[in-house]
This record gives sequence, structure tokens and C-alpha cells, in this order.
Amino acid sequence: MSVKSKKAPKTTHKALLKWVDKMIDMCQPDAVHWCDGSQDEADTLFEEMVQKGMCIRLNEEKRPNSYLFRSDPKDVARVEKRTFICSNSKDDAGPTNNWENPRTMRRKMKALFKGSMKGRTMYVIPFCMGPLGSPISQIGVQVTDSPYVVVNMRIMARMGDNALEALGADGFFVPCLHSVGQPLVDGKNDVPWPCDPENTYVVHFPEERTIVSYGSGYGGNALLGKKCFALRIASTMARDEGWLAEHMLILGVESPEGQKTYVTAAFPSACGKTNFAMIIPPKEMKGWKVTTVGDDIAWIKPGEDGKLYAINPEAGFFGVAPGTSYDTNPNAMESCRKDSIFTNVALTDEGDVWWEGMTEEPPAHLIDWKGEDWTPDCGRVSSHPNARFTAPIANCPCVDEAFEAPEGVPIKAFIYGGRRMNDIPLVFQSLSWSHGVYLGATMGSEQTAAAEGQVGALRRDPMAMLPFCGYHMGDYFRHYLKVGKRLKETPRIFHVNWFRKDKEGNFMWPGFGQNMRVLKWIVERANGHARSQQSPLGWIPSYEDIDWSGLDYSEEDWNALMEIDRERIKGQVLQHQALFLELSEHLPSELIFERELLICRL
Ligand code: TSX
Ligand code: MN
Repeated sequence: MSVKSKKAPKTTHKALLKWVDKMIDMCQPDAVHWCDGSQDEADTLFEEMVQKGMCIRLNEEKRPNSYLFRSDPKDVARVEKRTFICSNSKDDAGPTNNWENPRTMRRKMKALFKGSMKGRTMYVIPFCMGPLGSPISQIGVQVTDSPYVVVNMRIMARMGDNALEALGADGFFVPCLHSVGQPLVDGKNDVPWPCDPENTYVVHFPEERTIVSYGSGYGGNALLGKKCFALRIASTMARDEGWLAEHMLILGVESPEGQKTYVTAAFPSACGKTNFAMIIPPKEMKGWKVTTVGDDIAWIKPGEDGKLYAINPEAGFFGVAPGTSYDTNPNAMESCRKDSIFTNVALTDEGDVWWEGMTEEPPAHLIDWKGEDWTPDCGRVSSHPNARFTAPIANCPCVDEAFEAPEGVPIKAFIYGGRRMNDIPLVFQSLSWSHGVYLGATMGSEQTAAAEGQVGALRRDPMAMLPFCGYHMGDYFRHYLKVGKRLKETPRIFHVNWFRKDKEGNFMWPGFGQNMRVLKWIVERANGHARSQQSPLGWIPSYEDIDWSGLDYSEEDWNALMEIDRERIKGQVLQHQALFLELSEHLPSELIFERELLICRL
């Protein structure tokens, strides 16, 4: 077999070269291209993709250096049903993950990957998750037949020669194998978005620290550095090595006096996590400033001083586009103003992008995400609800100065949140680390989309990690408690709910920038100076503990927003039991104890 080498490897790493050779033998690509990560390389790839009709170059004036892709309508989201954790023992994966025997799965994958890249180029993507040179960062190498993946990985991770250099001649790396699963054989023509939705597999071998993904070119199924590596594999590494890989944003809060406090926050989907990561304080809160380190994932390690330090393993935002606007999130809008990739949004007549919620008035005519004509009265949405922008964090106007700091940023508070219509007050603080772990473990959100279960139904999502933990959720809680015990200073833990509604069904809290008032109380608590009161749920602020400058919000409304109805909370506690029973064999007794304590306080 002769493989055309489009670009030679710039590495002498024996294990890496050997692994890539093995992948070439199995996948049988026509050519191999080692990615260097340069602008030239990206320009050439985009140009090729434009020529082949895989993407559209957007208007250079309105959206410089940016492109629009439309996926196959069957390949539009992560597929949890086909995501597997292949640990040696099924018990290690736990009841909330799909499991398959690693040997069986490897055999299955070999059959699928045999000849899977025929007629295509194999791209070898060395990438670094985290700042180059950080002791917390990790190296991966993704092999893929999707040029779309290459250009996205270039934004989402530190990709190319820099990463290879960081790997050195014998460094550790996570091998990540990916194919869209549509070989070009028997004179078959290529399509704009090749994929194999019927045979999609997203497979993790946590003990081997490897990832294999087949059949999908979309998001978390294909950009393997993100959910697969930075959460599922990294959570397993973190368990073994004594740190945390969390589904958390990281932000910095600067007070008018110049004191900087970093916090992380975990929210289930559809809670506005990216909006919170880039929150703009109300102008009346003079001198308060928020900066962004990350909007999705945090790798958090104990430092020599016994405190926790976090890095963002990613270099870009892979954000949900619909609902993002200059009203809801100007910083996200600025981030994707240039150098960005859009997937499954609509195209305007001027060659720019549009999506539901971007402007109050929709344009009179669009080409929708399926490539069809669209008008405001046509009865369809123009963008897929899971349409995305891929944008460099460096474009974000509020990017934190320590975004690239190799030592990470010191974390003073963890915030857990959910979308809860009833019963759960705006904010409360845990009474201890183990009580905080209980709050994270019992987190839940009410569903907003029919995609997964019934709208309005409460879905438990402990620490927002249910689909992203590479091992047993019960062991994960145990690990959390263990990390806390080893620290000299644990972050304070808080729970927030921006989504409580009154009897008429109106949101009781204005949300968005006004959440800064809550964040201010949180950082002042974490720094030990704000006041609070005890409640059965934990420490809560009184009306006068909140900065109300510039907002007309009555004490009466506040009391309703913060109301704790003991009987209704008791009903909530009963619901905690379902998940605890499912995890029972691995559930740390501390959490059962916390539940008993809560019942007593009620
Ligand atoms: O992102 C949101 N956040 C966090 C912002 C920092 N959203 C958007 C929905 C999530 C995908 C919110 N929606 C938030 C919120 O805090 N709160 C709400 C609910 C809400 C919606 C509209 C209004 C108020 C609250 N509008 C008016 O009151 C006029
Ligand atoms: Mn996420």
C-alpha cells in the first residue's frame, strides 16, 4: 500500500509514530497529513472545503475569516445512547454509563475502522489541552478523516507543532481515533457532511486512556479533546491522581478595591452557563468587573499550599448559537465576530449568519440550516436548536489576564445551579464541604426541550457530570470528599437558581447581568466578609446583605424569591432518594448522613 504523505511528521516520538502507522494500516487512507496548526494550513483546508461545497466562506466585511457548515440532519448533537465507557469491570463504569467489555468493543471498532478512510486524507492532530507549558495540561493526538474537525480543533485546543514540541520525544499522550465512517469506495462521490449515523460509536477506554469515535462529525462526538478527553478520560485520570476534571466555567471577579476572586460554576444544559461565564455587571455596581477563564471545563488541582488551582483545558468556545444576542451576551457575540466557524445556523442574503434570538426582528429572507429558503412566516426555525459557534477565547473582550497562566487561578468558590421553577431559592451556601458535595450530587434541572424526556420533568444531573464522568458516579462523589479532606482550604460551595417562577408563571428574578448581585455576595462570603443567616438549606443572604444599587426590587419580592417551604423541600428530599438508590453500592456514607442532617434541619 502506498500512502501519500502530504506533510511529514516533525517528531521522533517512537510510540506516537508507531501508533499512527498502525492507524494508517487499519484505516487505509489515500494520504496522511500531520497538522502544524499554522494559519496557512487552515486557509488551505478551508479553501479546499469551500471548493468541495462542504462550507461557505462568510462575507469578509461582516464576518472576517469565518465559515458556515451545514451538517447532515441526522448528525446534529452528542449521542449519549451510543457513548460507552469500556472499563475492564462493568461495575467501574457504574449504572449511569453504557458499558461494553473492552475486548469485545475493540474487536467491533476494528471491523468498523478497517478501510474506513479509503479515498480520504488522514489528518494527524497533535493538541495540548491547557496552556502550553502548564504542569496541569495534557497532550492528545487525534487521527481523523474530517477536515472540519481539524479547523475546529485548531480553535478549541493548542494544536500543531507547539503541541508536538510540548510532547517531546517520549511524553505521555492520549491517542484519539476518529472517522466519519464514510469511505470513498467504488467511485462513490463525496457529500458535504459525510457521516454514518446508524453506526455511530463514541467509545472510551479509561484504563488505557484512549478514545475511539466512529460515524459522527459533530461537536462532542468528533472534537475528541473536549467532552471525551477533558471530561471522561480526564475525570478518570483525576480520580487516580488526586485532582478534579469538572464540567465547570471559570470566572474572575474584581472588586472596586482591586481584589481578585476566582470561582467555578457547574450548570446543566439550558441554564445559560456561557452567559454567566461572561456576565456584565450592571453599570450601577461601580468598579465591579468580571473576566472569563473558561465557559465549559475546569481542571482543578491542589497546589503546594493546599489550595485549589484551576486551568481551562480549552482555547475556544463551542457555544450554542440560538438565544445568543447583544442583549443576552455581548461578549459571546464579540468573540464570534471574526475567525469563527458556524455550524447549522442560517445564512443571510448578505453572506452573514443569523439564528433565532440574535435580533428581535428576523431578516426577511434567509437560507436555513438545511440549505432551504426561509422567511419569517414559513413556520420553521432557521437554525437548528443545537447550532454552534466555534470561537477563539482570545477574541473575547473580557478574557481573563491569567487565561494562559500555567499555574492556573486560585479557586475560592464552587457554584452549582439548576433550572428550577418551584421551591428552590435564588442562592444558598453549604454548611460544609460534605454538605456542598451533597448539593452538587443532588443537582437537577427541569427540561426545556422535548429531545430528552418530558418538558418540565426534573432531570437529576449531579455536578452536571452525569453524561461526562468516565467512572462510577458513586465513586466520583467519594473522590470529591477525599480531595476536600486533603486540602488546607476548601472552596466555599453555593447553589443558585435563576429560574424560580411565581404563581402566575413569571420569572421572579430578572437574571442575566443582575446575577452579579448574587455573585458579589458569593465572593464576599468566600472571602469571609459578607453577612448571612442560617436556614435549613444552608447560609442565605437577607435583603440588606445584597447590593441593590440601580435595581428596584422590593423586600417582599425578595422574601418570596428566597422562601423555603419546609414541607415542599421535604418532598424534594424524597426525590433525591431515586438517584442515591441507583448508586447505592458505591455511595459514600457521608452523603446519606448529609441527607439525614437535612431532614433534621427541616
Ligand atoms: O442565561 C440566562 N441567565 C444567566 C445569565 C447570566 N438565561 C437565558 C436562558 C438560558 C439558556 C436566563 N433566563 C436567565 C439567566 O440568569 N434568567 C432567565 C429567565 C428570564 C428570562 C427573561 C426575563 C427575565 C428572566 N426577562 C424579563 O424579565 C424582561
Ligand atoms: Mn458543556
